[in-house]
Amino acid sequence: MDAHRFLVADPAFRADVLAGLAAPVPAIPARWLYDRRGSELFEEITRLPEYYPTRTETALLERHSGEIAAMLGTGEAVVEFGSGSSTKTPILLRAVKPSAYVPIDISGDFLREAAAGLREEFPDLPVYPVEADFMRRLDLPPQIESAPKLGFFPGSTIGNLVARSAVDLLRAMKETLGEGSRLLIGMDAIKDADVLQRAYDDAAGVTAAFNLNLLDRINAELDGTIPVAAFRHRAIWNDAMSRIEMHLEALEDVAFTVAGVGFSMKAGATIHTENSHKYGHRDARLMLRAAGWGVAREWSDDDHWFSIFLAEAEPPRFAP
Ligand code: AVI
Repeated sequence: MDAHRFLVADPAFRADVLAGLAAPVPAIPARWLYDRRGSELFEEITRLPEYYPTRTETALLERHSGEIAAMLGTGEAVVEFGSGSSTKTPILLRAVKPSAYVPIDISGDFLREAAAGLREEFPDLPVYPVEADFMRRLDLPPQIESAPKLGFFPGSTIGNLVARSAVDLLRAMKETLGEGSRLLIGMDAIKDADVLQRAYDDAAGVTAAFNLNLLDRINAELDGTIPVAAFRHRAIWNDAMSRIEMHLEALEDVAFTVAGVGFSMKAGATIHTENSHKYGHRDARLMLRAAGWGVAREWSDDDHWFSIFLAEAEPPRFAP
């Protein structure tokens, strides 16, 4: 028996893949791209010459972290939505000098690794990791109850959600952080389709490997027989939806099973695996406002390729 058969499949992964492959427009939620291998490949993507978002946002943080800190005041508790494994977190923490740091992630492993790394660099900073799904309102650690709160959501990860879910998430963040809180959030801008195309279909093929790894994961964890070599990575700019879409396209007619269920796809048919929305100047502000966040300040690079927003939780309003 193959070693992979001993892997215990996540029932939610199984359900999403089986429902996604059976759908009239086959699609699998992007969160399943991030197993151990997928997360390593994503880290590699962030260092690619064509993938501008990480580089641009990091440079913005480096350039403006002093100003960000000055706008905040003292004693802030920084609450990061995500494990904080990126190089951006230390830049912010160094400048803001917070009273505490709270990384929130659904993966306990990533959370513990990232928290351990930060404890080394910031030995005096209290770190309170929270293992939870931040898509819903959650309780923050009691130790930071009285501290002013700054949410941190870099990377334009918000762009991986359709607008409706993005607004739900921003609203949940506001409920988690509470009235009077602030949010520092990165958002990627609409730009030349060629630039976007290259960023999501790089010459070295790392993004292709990241996307195709999903099929390997399905085969390994869900006892699949997908002929991975019969698929190719596609990155498509969908102008009407203002997003780059990742798809896995069948190069020939294929038939396979996943968890004992049979599927077939015609040559040219695709499995939609990710959306990465890009925002026009007013789009980002409108989306934040729809969730109860007012923009206090926006920092952007000279090309206006990427923006970091400092938003403030708006008080409840009853009048127009
Ligand atoms: C994590 N997320 C913000 C990345 C993005 O740019 O949408 C994921 C990614 N997919 C392909 N390349 C990078």
